[in-house]
Amino acid sequence: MSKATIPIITAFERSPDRGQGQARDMRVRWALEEVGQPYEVRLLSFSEMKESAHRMRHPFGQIPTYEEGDLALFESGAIVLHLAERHAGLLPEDANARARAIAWMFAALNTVEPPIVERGMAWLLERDKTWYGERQVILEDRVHVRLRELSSRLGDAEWLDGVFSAGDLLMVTVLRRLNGSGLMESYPSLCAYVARGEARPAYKRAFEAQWAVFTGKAPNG
Ligand code: GTB
Repeated sequence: MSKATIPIITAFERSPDRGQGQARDMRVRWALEEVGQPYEVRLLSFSEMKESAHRMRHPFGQIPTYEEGDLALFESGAIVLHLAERHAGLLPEDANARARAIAWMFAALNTVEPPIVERGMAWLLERDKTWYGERQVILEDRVHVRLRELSSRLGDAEWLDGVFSAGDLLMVTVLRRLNGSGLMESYPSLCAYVARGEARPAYKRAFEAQWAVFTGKAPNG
């Protein structure tokens, strides 16, 4: 990437989570901060996301997107992978270790995130239904299966496969979606893992940037 090309990402003008860093621009911001790539942000209202100008960038009318010169990308995982492939710091040099880190990226998005999102969507859209209690138990069980398996694999390790990678970056953002649910608390090693991710200076800069969009000030300001 030419140094002169400052990538532009899109994010919510007003995030429904009130700046808690749950929207998926957070993972892109974090990756950009990890690799030291400055970026600009185009903030979009919900109606702007559905207009044709934005649908040219994102066929499903969502955030985040990423523009860098002639390249326009959507899908947070694809954007993080793009950044990780073009900059040092998010994927190991060794070919096999790199392939394993990419496998963890897919695991975060394809295996761990779906049951977490399904549980969250049910709470958002179905919690007034008479059958919600029964469904909640099933959905929470599915989340617990993945948390147990992930916790068992992580053990006492610092990161999922040696050094911090884009796989960890995505996994931490996925696990953070359980904040406030009470589901993570029985997995101390996963809580410590998320805390390690959140303690990274690049994470903090990314969090503060998206927080400032919502509040107009720094987290402790
Ligand atoms: N698979 C896509 C990706 O990874 O980029 C999914 C993109 C996506 O779901 N984008 C959401 C969006 O644009 C924002 S992140 N939604 C608007 C729409 O579809 O019309 C999902 C999200 C939003 C808000 C919270 N929150 O407030 O807690 C959490 C997660």
